[in-house]
Amino acid sequence: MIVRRYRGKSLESLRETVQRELGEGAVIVSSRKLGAEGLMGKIAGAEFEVVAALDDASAEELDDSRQEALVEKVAGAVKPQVMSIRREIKMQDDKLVDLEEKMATMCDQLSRIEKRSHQAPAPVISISSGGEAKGPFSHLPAEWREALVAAARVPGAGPTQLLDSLASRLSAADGILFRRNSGEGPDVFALVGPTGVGKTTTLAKLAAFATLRRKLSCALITLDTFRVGGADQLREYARLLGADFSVVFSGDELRRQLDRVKDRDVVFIDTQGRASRDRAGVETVCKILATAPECTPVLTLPANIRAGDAQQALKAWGRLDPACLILTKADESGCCDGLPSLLQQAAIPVVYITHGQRVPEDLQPARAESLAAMICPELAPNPFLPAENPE
Ligand SMILES: Nc1nc2c(ncn2[C@@H]2O[C@H](COP(=O)(O)OP(=O)(O)OP(=O)(O)O)[C@@H](O)[C@H]2O)c(=O)[nH]1
Ligand SMILES: [Mg+2]
Repeated sequence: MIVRRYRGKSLESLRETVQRELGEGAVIVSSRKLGAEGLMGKIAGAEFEVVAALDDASAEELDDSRQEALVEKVAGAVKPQVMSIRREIKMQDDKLVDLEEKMATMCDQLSRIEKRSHQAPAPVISISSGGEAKGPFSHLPAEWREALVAAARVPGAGPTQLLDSLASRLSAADGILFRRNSGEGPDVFALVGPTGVGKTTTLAKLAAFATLRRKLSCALITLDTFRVGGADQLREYARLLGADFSVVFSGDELRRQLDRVKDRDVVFIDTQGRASRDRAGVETVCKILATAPECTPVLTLPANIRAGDAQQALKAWGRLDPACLILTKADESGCCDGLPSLLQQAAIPVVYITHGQRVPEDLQPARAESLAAMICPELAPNPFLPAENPE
């Protein structure tokens, strides 16, 4: 219970005070007019005194209503702050929406860039059209390098486009079209070139292809009487293939043998290897082949030939006016920096590329893209290099 004493000028005003402060549930338990001891009260302007009481239940109600009033008061006080926080949150919300939109735009741009980079990866190599001494493309003739520079400048250009640009300058004939004898004599091919480049092995591969795949009748003739055992290698292949085989020592003998096998579909002539600087040796081969005007000379050179050696080989064997090139040992040619100079100067198509010792498997019709990859492995891996065995 709450008990309070109030003093005032009139009972009426005291009742109002009691009700205001203690609420409707308050009861005035006593009242009196102030006497002598109330002189001080009188001086202070008070003439009456009341004692008011409020029981516990009413006191709780009073507390509740006070609390409500307090809450309202507090709410009123914090309302401006709440409003400002709300405004701040709204601003932050707007900023977030703005950021989300920007993020979506950036994601879109990123995905487009990513897509473009998949279609045409950015060139990893810088090309200079100048004649720099060293660099990934310094082994290319200036004209080819300039074409690559132009290709690299096209927006979105990548290694594939550069490879295509290079390939478009290379002449490849995708093999030899071996024909069935039409009655005018067989197709005759002679493989010529420096020593040990793979002429005999390649000839055996070609003969195997013509015999086994194309079902053509073949004759093999060798001029290689110069080297001990030179003829034996081919004789063995001829035996395995069931092909006609003969060894000739001179132009006359070659002529006679060619006349003898004129009913065959294809004739392959193996020649002795001669160093390109060995003029007399090369001359011997040229003289013998001169008796066979129907013969198509095929210049056989290793894919990793040095530019200087290529020049020398073309000078020496160019006398035979070869119709096409076979590149050998591509499997051993990690570096083909002499090839551009060879191909540009020779100006004849590459018909086959050999890439191993197996007969007949390691022989492939030439493709310009493969040649381009051999020349510039920075643009695409050389397809003929076998994977290195783990150590
Ligand atoms: N790795 C590799 N080796 C080859 C390839 N072609 C030939 N060879 C090897 O090269 C060596 C010489 O091959 P030949 O066919 O005898 O070469 P050639 O030009 O007839 O030699 P000469 O008659 O002496 O001038 C042999 O060991 C062959 O197995 C090739 O494409 N890759
Ligand atoms: Mg040989």
